[in-house]
Amino acid sequence: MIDLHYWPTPNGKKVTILLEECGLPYTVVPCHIGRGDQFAEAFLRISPNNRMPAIVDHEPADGGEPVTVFESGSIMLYLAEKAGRFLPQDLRGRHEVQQWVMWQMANQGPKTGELGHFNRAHPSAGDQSYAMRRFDDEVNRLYGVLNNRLYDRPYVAGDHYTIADMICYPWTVGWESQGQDIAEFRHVKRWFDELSARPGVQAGMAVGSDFGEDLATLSDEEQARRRALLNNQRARPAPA
Ligand SMILES: N[C@@H](CCC(=O)N[C@@H](CS)C(=O)NCC(=O)O)C(=O)O
Repeated sequence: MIDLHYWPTPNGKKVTILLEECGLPYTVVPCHIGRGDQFAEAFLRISPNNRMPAIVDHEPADGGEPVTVFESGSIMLYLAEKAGRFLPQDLRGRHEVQQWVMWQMANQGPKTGELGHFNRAHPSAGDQSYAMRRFDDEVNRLYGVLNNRLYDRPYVAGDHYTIADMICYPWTVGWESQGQDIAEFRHVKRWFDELSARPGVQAGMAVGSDFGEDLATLSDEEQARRRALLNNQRARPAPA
């Protein structure tokens, strides 16, 4: 059995999509990032970067002690290898998938995430226009990269649906709130529509849809405390 430390964000949903597509049994362990579960000592032993998602595989292929994995790209590679699906075994096919997994982790995820961060900035944070323009341009450029990739092949890594598609998909679902017009990227749209119709994608995207919390019900103090928790993180001291 696999424990998935999870909150329903695009990075978390990459993993639920893959688990659903593979039919691997898993248990969701909620990691409520707004409340600060990612700083718990027990969680840091699994995910030292205090970020979710993270997994614990209690039945690893080598039959040994449980294996912990953090960083969604690394989790995708681990699970695809475990299931023997969605990651080609031949040198060229595997390399093709891996480089797009890295592209997503180094570009699409972080830049789109920063755009969302500055978009949501509290008015007290002041003028965000430079940051907004910077990340809006980057996100637009990255939609273009994906579009140019998909114009002459059905899937990100070529002829087959792989973890390279699953890792990009949840970050394109919010195209509208990201200020992008998916109709301008018609090859992305064709791919997006096809993936959106897959039962595994739908099941993965739905995990945790009941976790929501109405922030408006929180006091102003609690809202300010949570903003500081997420936005003003500094280095943690090493153990003595
Ligand atoms: N590169 C990491 C990023 C993970 C990440 O940023 N997770 C966010 C939620 S999407 C998180 O745990 N945030 C908690 C925090 O900022 O304290 C991955 O892909 O796993």
